[in-house]
Amino acid sequence: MTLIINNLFKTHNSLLVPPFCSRIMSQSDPQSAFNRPRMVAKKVLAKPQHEGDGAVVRRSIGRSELKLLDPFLMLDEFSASPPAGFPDHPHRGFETVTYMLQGRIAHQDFAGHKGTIETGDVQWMTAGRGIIHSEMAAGEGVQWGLQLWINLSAKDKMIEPRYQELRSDDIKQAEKDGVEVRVIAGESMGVQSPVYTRTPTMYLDFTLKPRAQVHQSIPESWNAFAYVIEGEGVFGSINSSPVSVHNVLVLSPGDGVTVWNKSSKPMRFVLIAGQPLNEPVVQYGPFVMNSQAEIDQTIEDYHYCKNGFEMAKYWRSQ
Ligand code: FJE
Ligand code: FE
Repeated sequence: MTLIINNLFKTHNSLLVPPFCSRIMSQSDPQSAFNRPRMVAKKVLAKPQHEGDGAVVRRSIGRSELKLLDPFLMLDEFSASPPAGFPDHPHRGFETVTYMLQGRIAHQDFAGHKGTIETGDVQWMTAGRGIIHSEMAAGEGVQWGLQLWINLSAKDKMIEPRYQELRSDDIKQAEKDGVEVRVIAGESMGVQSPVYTRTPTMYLDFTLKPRAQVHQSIPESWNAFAYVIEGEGVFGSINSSPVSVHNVLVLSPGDGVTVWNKSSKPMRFVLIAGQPLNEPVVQYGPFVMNSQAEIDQTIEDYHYCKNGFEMAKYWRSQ
C-alpha cells in the first residue's frame, strides 16, 4: 500500500515539476530556497581613511574599486571620538541614512532641526534640494556607525528636505531559528519598516548565531550587497570561503540570497538592496545630480545661498 502511494506521489510529483517546482527550487541546486539564488559577484575590503574633522571611515561603496552601485552612492563605516566628526557641510540630490552601531552623533541643520542619534537609532535624511548640517561625535570614546547615501531620481532631486527618524526601540525585529533581523527599510521575516523609501530600498540588519542560516528574498531587478559588521559568514554558496568584517559583497542578479554562519561566534551583517535608477550620475562631493550643468547650478546656488540654500546665509552650527 505504502509503495503504491509513494509511486502515485512520485508520478504526480514528477508531472507537477515544471513549472510548479521550479518556483521553489533551483534546477542547478535542489537545496536552494530560490529559483535564481544570488551569489557573490564581487568582494571589496573597505580600508580606513580620514574624513571630515578627525573621523575615520571605511568606505566600501564609493571607493575607486566600487564607485557606484545604482542607486547607492556611498557606504561608510565611520568611527569618531569627540571632538571629531563632520562639521558644517551641504548635501543636494540624494538621501543619507545614518545607522548608529555604538554611541552617539549630534546633528543640527540650517533649518533648526537638531537631535542626537544613539546606538540602534536610524536617521533617514532626504536632502532633496538642499541641507546644510553638522554631524559630530557626542558620547565618550569611539562613536561607531554606518552612513549610506542613496541617490534620488531626477524628479525627486529638488524636493523639500525631509527627515524620518527611528529610535532603536521603534525598529521592528524578528527572531527565529538563531536568526535575528532588525528591519530598517522594507520587509523581512514577516515584519515591515514604516520608513518611506523614495528610491525603493531594502535595509536589513541580521545577526546569526553559530550554525544558523538565513534565506532572504530580494526583488529580482534590484542591485544588492552585504556588508559584514561582526564575525564571518558564508554568502551565496555553502562551499564558498567565509567573509570577515569590513568587506562589502556585491550580489549577482537573482531572487534571493542565503547566508550561513559556520563559525562558533555570532555574525552580523547588513543586507541592502535598491531599485536602480538607470540615470546619469554626476557627483561633486556632497552634490549629486544628473548633469554637469546641474552641478554648476548647484555650486552657484550654494555660493549665493539660493534655490534651497537660503538659510545658509547666516547659519553656523553651535
Ligand atoms: C561629506 C566628506 C565627508 N561619511 N559618515 C565629504 F566626510 C562627508 C560626510 C560623511 C559622513 C558623515 C557621517 Cl555622520 C558618517 C560620513 C562621509 O559628511 F558629506 C563630504 N562631502
Ligand atoms: Fe552630512
